[in-house]
Amino acid sequence: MKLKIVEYPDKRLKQKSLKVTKFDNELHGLLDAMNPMMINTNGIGLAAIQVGVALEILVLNIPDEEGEQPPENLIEMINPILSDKKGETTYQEGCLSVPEFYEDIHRFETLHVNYQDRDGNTHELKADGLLSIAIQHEVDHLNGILFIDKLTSSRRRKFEKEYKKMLKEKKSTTQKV
Ligand code: QAP
Ligand code: CO
Repeated sequence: MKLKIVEYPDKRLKQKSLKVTKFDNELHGLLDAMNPMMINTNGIGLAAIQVGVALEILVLNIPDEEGEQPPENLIEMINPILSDKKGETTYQEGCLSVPEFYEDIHRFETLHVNYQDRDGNTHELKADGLLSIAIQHEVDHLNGILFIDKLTSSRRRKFEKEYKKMLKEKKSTTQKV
């Protein structure tokens, strides 16, 4: 399966994802393609809508103390449901779908998540730290929400200006002669 990252301002990123009902080979193929895509693009989290699939699927691999992301640390979450969201934390977030832009975003500090794995088995997890932030960021994608949607209006305007400039520069440097 060949995947491509969907980048802002692509409208698909506003789409709400649907629950997964079939835990079949097609789902496994998608997950097997999303994992290397996330690692090879220096990501720590990726939602299916970021590769154009509007299903409640996300993958996470939070770097360890050495900054490594071994395959055994991979978490695949299908149909996640968040509860017990508590506390407050701020982190400079980025997103593979909003390349080269990072901003401080406020999130809950801890949460509880119920989810299914690739075979449909149910799991639950209490998360804090970067894992908790990443889960909230990725679950937002499933609801059509990007981290830039959480900026104040003045920050958002600054972002739109910078991003447009970046896109223009990118276009001019990739143009064929
Ligand atoms: C979401 O984000 C996240 O701009 C995952 O040029 C963010 O993996 C979870 C990335 C913050 C927790 C905290 C972004 C890679 C990766 C870029 C990512 C870029 C290359 C973002
Ligand atoms: Co993202």
